[in-house]
Amino acid sequence: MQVRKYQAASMNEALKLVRRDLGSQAIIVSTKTVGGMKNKGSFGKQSGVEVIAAIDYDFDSSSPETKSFSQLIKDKVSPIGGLPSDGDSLEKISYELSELKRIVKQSYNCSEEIKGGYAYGELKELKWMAQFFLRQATSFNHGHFPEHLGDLYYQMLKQDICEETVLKLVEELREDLSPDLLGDKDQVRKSLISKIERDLLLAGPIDLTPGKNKIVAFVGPTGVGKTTTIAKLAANYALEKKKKVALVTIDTYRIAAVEQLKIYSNIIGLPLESVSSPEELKQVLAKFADKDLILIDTAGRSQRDQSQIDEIKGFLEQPFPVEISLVMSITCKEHNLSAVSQQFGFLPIDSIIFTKLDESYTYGSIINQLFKIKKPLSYLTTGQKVPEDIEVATKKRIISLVLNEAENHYC
Ligand SMILES: Nc1nc2c(ncn2[C@@H]2O[C@H](COP(=O)(O)OP(=O)(O)OP(=O)(O)O)[C@@H](O)[C@H]2O)c(=O)[nH]1
Ligand SMILES: [Mg+2]
Repeated sequence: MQVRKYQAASMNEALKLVRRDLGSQAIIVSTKTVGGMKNKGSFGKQSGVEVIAAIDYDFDSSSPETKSFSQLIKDKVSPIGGLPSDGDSLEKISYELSELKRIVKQSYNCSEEIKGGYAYGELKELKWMAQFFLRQATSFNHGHFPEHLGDLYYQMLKQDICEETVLKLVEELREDLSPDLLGDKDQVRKSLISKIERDLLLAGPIDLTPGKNKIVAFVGPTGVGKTTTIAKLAANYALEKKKKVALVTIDTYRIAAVEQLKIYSNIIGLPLESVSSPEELKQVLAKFADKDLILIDTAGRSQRDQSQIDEIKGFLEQPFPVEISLVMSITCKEHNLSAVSQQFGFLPIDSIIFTKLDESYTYGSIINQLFKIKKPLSYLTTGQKVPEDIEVATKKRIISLVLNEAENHYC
């Protein structure tokens, strides 16, 4: 048993210290009011409280939250050498997992600050580790799971690529590669990259054919960056590529939305029309027949309101071919992105744009959604600046993002 004495200005503060050092399982042995504290950083001559607390297990002197969670976990899992090996029994791994669970609970109860801050990321990391151990102990029981595959598996989960996809990829690699190749880190990585690349569909930039006009409509949930993306593309095509570009908005619900596009059209020097019915859109598209590129902005639609999506569909069913680009923000939760792709999937989507990469630390959602929707990715946007914060999506860029190569982080 370890016994420690704490003095603080209030009981609340003292208990925080106890929790910080000894965790939530500490027992309060006694409390009393004290006066005239002189310790550095304390409360001068005011009275305070003294708490004696104890914990009845062999306690590591560095508290859970002074070390990083992952370090703590690494220390704890060291008896099984980091990763379970062939010789490790299921019971041993189960024991390790229950130990991890206990530490997480203990650490998570420590303080409110920890819950809100960096500990969240650490807990997430722990979850991936635990998933990995569990997977090792259950599914991958046909012999030892090779180390390099394990590293990549873990790396992909950290990037939020869904477990189903990660498993499929690593299982395929394990089947395809000989034991020798599986022992070669570079080879395993190369093979993984070619597998991801094989399943990635890319649309390339908006492709213009001389003498023909191209109409592209941008749809998606509210606030994902549709109008900003249109402004970036309009500026690129009009100013850099010297193409004849026109803008149309069918977002007539909000005056501010029309104004937003008007500002961009004025700056770039492009014609803009606002329409409020499919018939009106038809007339405007006919009027802009001499343009190389017509970009149509739509009001953000909730994926939860099918009638709103049907309304857009009604607008975009035109006698002219209209390409539809679904805009999604990488900052949305995976669950919401799936709902977006499902609901907007009622429209004949031609391409996907992922926005706000600069606001995210993980990029696995790109892979998850592209593999699910099976539509090609055209652009990635990486900031609020018009026109520069946009790039044509390439396999190389996506691979480097999802395999977590540090230099690819935008923030
Ligand atoms: N950080 C970041 N912000 C972006 C990006 N693209 C757009 N934004 C910002 O996201 C906010 C919403 O952008 P809009 O272009 O108005 O989004 P929208 O999809 O047109 O919104 P609605 O018309 O309301 O549905 C603005 O503050 C943009 O500056 C991006 O790539 N990165
Ligand atoms: Mg908009």
